[in-house]
Amino acid sequence: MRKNKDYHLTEPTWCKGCGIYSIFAALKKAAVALNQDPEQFVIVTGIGCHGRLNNYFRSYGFHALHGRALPVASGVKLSNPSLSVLGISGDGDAYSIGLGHFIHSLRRNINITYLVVDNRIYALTQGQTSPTSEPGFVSVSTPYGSKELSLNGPKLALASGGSFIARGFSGNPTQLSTLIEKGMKHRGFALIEVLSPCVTHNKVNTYQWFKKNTYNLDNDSDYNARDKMKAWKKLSKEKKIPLGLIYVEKRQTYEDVVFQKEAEPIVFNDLRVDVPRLEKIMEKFK
Ligand SMILES: Cc1ncc(C[n+]2csc(CCOP(=O)(O)OP(=O)(O)O)c2C)c(N)n1
Ligand code: SF4
Repeated sequence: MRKNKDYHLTEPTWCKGCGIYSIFAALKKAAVALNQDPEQFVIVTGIGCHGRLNNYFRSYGFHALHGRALPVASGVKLSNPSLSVLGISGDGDAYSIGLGHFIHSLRRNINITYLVVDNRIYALTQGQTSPTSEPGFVSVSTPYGSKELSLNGPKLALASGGSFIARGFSGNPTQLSTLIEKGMKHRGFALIEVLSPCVTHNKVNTYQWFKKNTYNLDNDSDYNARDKMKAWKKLSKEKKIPLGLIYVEKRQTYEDVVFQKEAEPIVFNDLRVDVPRLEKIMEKFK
């Protein structure tokens, strides 16, 4: 049986009190519960404070370009599907520069787990407004307050065909590690957005603020995470933010489709075309 220390490479250097410490702890706990070999695990991060996670967690890792965690993670998974692949992005990395990759990964349902560390600000670059910042949010990039609606990642994920959608909070690492464990066991793309205070640059969305403005779906015995309409309704309510497993469905993965026995290629590796075969195919269209 693996232990926590098997995944602990070095001591992190995030600011004291940063929410990402809890995410690191939850990730190690989930890896222990899954009894995952560090060498079977690949963590691909984007650029941001969240991106330092794979410097501290013992596994294979790749620190990708800003917004490009998912294309790299997808490439790793498709070249070796036996690996457990986890992508990690910030709200800027996932929902701003990387938004296209987010939507396409969801609709493909590629079998990777994706943590989006939502601190509602661009932290590494010293505190600019992000897509999840609330309207009116004052920062160095919006000194008169943000004039935009904020983006709801899990709701967008549901509309994009997501098959596992959850939201955790770094103030509740026990629930978070359970969600990560479930996400990693899920066959398909598992989104886990994590509300995570940036204690240095975001003085609005603090631990207290998140506690006051969230509620836990996992404590609601009437809630059925397999009911898409219920999930949509929960995600559409503006007042409080739902935490827990929001939506899950069984759907074939991208790998199920891509690794089906392919039809014989009509072009050889050296690019010579098999003319008689090609002519036979073309006959069908005459
Ligand atoms: C192509 C590109 N554009 C912009 C940047 C500058 N940049 C680095 S991190 C970052 C945003 C970080 O915010 P987020 O993704 O939310 O991560 P956090 O630091 O909050 O964890 C930006 C804009 C970059 N590195 N590369
Ligand atoms: S700047 Fe914010 S997100 Fe980055 S390490 Fe410090 S507290 Fe954490």
